[in-house]
Order: sequence, then C-alpha cells, then structure tokens
Amino acid sequence: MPDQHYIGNRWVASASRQAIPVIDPSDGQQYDEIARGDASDIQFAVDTARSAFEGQWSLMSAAERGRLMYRLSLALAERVEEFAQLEARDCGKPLRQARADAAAVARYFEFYAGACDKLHGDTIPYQAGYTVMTLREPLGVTGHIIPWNYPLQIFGRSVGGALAAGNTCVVKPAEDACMSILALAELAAEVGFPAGVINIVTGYGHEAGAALVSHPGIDHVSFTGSAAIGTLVAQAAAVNHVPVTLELGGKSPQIVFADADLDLLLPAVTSAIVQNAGQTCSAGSRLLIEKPVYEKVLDLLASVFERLQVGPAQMDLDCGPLIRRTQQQRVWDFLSDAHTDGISVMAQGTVVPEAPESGFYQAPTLLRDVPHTHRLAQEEVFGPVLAAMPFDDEMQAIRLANSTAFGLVAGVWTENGGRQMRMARAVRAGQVFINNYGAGGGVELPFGGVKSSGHGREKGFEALYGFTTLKTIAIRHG
Ligand code: TXE
Repeated sequence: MPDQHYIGNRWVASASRQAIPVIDPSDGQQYDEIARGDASDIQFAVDTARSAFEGQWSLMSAAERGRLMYRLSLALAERVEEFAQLEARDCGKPLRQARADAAAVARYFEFYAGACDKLHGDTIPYQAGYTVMTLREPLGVTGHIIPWNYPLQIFGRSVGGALAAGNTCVVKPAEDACMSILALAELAAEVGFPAGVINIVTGYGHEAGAALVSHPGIDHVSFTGSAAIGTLVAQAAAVNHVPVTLELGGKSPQIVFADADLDLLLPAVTSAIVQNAGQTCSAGSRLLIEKPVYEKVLDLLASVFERLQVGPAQMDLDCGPLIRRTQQQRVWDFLSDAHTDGISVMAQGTVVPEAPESGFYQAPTLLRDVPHTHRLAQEEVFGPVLAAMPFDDEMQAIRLANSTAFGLVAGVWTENGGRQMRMARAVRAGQVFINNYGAGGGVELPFGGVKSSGHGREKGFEALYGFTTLKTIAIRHG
C-alpha cells in the first residue's frame, strides 16, 4: 500500500512527508508504513470533499447514488478474502472474524444502497391557504474518526450512512489499523464513485484527527473511540456548532437468571468477550449471575474458557493478539490490580506455543466474585477479561446492571416472559438483547449508547436521520 493519503480518488503524499510504522500485532514487527497526516492534509481533503459535494455528488439522483453504492457492495462481496487478509494482519483478528467483518461492510453498502431513495420528508397539515412540507437534506461534508478494533465495519456503518444521505466524507482511520480502509477507498473509485466523495487522511489522532474534528468546513462529526477523546471531539465540534455522533464503548452486563437456557448462553457469553480479543465496544464484560446457579454457571464457563486458544491471526484460533503493546500493558495492569485486591482467576485459556513472544497476546480470563465497585467491574478493559459476580433478585440485578457510567448493551438470559420485558425496560442501555447477544449483529439494527457510552445512532435507517438536516418549507398560496 502506498504510504500516502487517498484524496479525490488518487494517492496523495502527506504535506509533512513523514510516515508512521504499521505493526503486525501477531508478531509485533513492522511490515509497512502509512502517511503521517496533519492539518494541511485535512485542509486539502475537506476542500476536495466540499467541491465534490457542491458538484457531481449533489447532481446525482438518489437512485443513482444507490446504484453506485450497490456496485461497491458487489465488488466488496467478491473480494471478501482479500479484505479479510488485510484486516487480519492489520488488527490481529483471526481470519474467520476478519472474513465476517469484510462481508459485513459489503452488507452495509447493500443496505444503505437501498435506503438512498427512501429518505423523504412529510407534508404537514397547517392553516387553510398553506402547504407545508419538510425536506431531508444532506449536511454537506461529514468527518469520520474510525478506531482500530473494527476498521471495515465501522467505516461501513458510518460512511455508508453518510453517503446514502447524500454527504461527502473525510475519514481519519486509526493510526494502528487503516490498510483495509485505504483499499476500500481505492475500490470505491474503481466502481465509479466521483472524485472527492470518499477521502482518507491517515495519521495520529492528536494531529490529523484533531485537525479534522475542529475544521470549520466539516458539517458533522462521527466518532468511535475512547470516552476521554470523545469529550475532546465533542468540545472541538461545539466550537463550530456541528452535530456529533459519539460511540464510546461500555461495560456491558450479561444478566443470567436461574431459569436461563445454559446451552444457549454459554457460547454466546464466551464469544461476547472473546471476539476480537475483547476489543469490542459492545463486549459483554460483566457477568451477573443469580445466586442459585452462580457456581454451576461459573463451572461450566470455566471449562469453556480453559479450552480457548490464542494465537496469530493466520492460525485462526478462538482469539488473536491485542492491537498493540500499550493495550496489552493496559490489560496486564487491570489483572495485576485484580491480583493485588484478592480477586480470583476462575479459568484462563492458553496462548499457543507457536505465538511469537513479540506478539501482543493475552489469554481469555474469567474472574469470579468481582466487587461491583472494583475498577474491573466499572471500567472498560478492552481485553478478553470477564468479571463475574452474583446477585440475589431482579431488583439487585437491575441496580448492578445500571451501576456503571456506561450504557451501551445488555444481555438478559431468562425464560420468564414478564421478567424479559421488565428487564428490557429497566436496564439503561442503547440495546438490550434477550436470550441472545447481538454484538456486531445486523446492519439494520440502530446502534448507540446512553450515558458515557455516547449519543446518536449508527446503523439501520435511524442513522440516516443523523446525517441529514430537516428543512421546513411553508408555501402560502391562498
Ligand atoms: O482510543 P482513542 P485508543 C477505548 C478502549 C481502549 C481505549 C483507548 O477502552 O482501551 O479506548 O484506545 C482518534 N481528535 N476504545 O487510545 O485514542 C485516534 O487516532 C480526534 C473504545 O486507541 O480514542 C483513533 O482514530 N481524533 C472504542 C480514534 O480516535 C482522535 C474503540 C480512537 O482512538 C484524537 C477504540 C483527537 N484528539 C478504543 N485522539 C469503541 N467505542 O469501540 C485520538 N483520536
């Protein structure tokens, strides 16, 4: 991949001429480099996106836009393997997961292709002699800050929605993982996207990222990342009075009642914390278990965890490495605090001997009896670490579920219909899954959080509204 930005359908060298090394998390070795973008690259990308928005893109009918997006979806579907290989190497994902991510981005573009010509306003009954209507118009140039955990998927859900609504985009992928996004932008050009509709500037968050979110030429910011940087992004966008969608992660509870179907929940609870090595915003990282089945569920889960294998992406095991050394250190710090505070490790998976020492591995870890006030039950670890704790009854389960600063996802496991509904209503989260855990699920499902998990919705049709502005037109005709 050229160590350049992709702006206006061509590779463009960065103004700084500096590069950032690209590291393979499976062995910790550099295998490429990307351009280190700064404010001048962002300026060029925003200007290019603005010209495209005011030119060819706005002249295109919604149906034509949809056809173009569908062409991209088809092209992606044919090249899933190629994109999966890029994503697996860049992020350290087991190939199976990377293939699912590549297929998901094709599905995002398919879904949003079909949505382009179905986004319409209303007519509103008003006084006699008037006709009032609303138009849903694109905002203009949207800025997208993408993290490293699911580059393809998050690009699909955020850029897909913005394009369907008629905007042009400037994207700043994470410095740790941007290869698949650069390749995708090139593919979009190949299938016929006009120059300037999709622009990618690579670089560090505090340089290219900060320049993008504070740029006065941006009409919307879509950010997925840490809560701390989300605050900075919202502050920067507020200066320009620009709307922001924030997706900031969580500490999502899996709530298991005594009548739960254990065959159903064991694989789902495991995969919700092991998928992507736990580096998933919607990871089910807290396990609340009703007391009568506490020991039984933990024993069963322990035997699953003990069989989990961790290794290089290419080995396609249960779990790959973490993204980088600092992320690995962050997980070690959490585990070291657990040890100091007497929290017991109930079970751990195995890092296979083939995994290079220089890779960023962490075995999936099940912790028991974690006090709900402990940082392991309150803060996002972003690693394959599951914190289990018991509860007495429904009221306590609700209190515990709602006892963190986050509110992204909750899983509820019970066969009791009344309780399913009560829990779904009482838990403060953007999405509640009953007897399933839909992390990373359907592209049709609106997705987002409450409290410190952020605000605004991505995915589904709902996301389109966030990428538009509503104009009211009142005509007095007598
Ligand atoms: O995130 P950052 P990091 C959480 C998770 C993880 C922690 C730290 O808990 O352990 O955050 O990860 C860009 N202006 N999540 O440090 O820094 C940056 O370049 C504009 C949850 O990697 O928030 C990258 O593209 N942009 C999460 C993106 O923000 C800036 C996914 C995310 O990086 C910027 C990732 C700035 N000043 C981490 N500074 C989720 N919700 O899924 C950085 N960035």
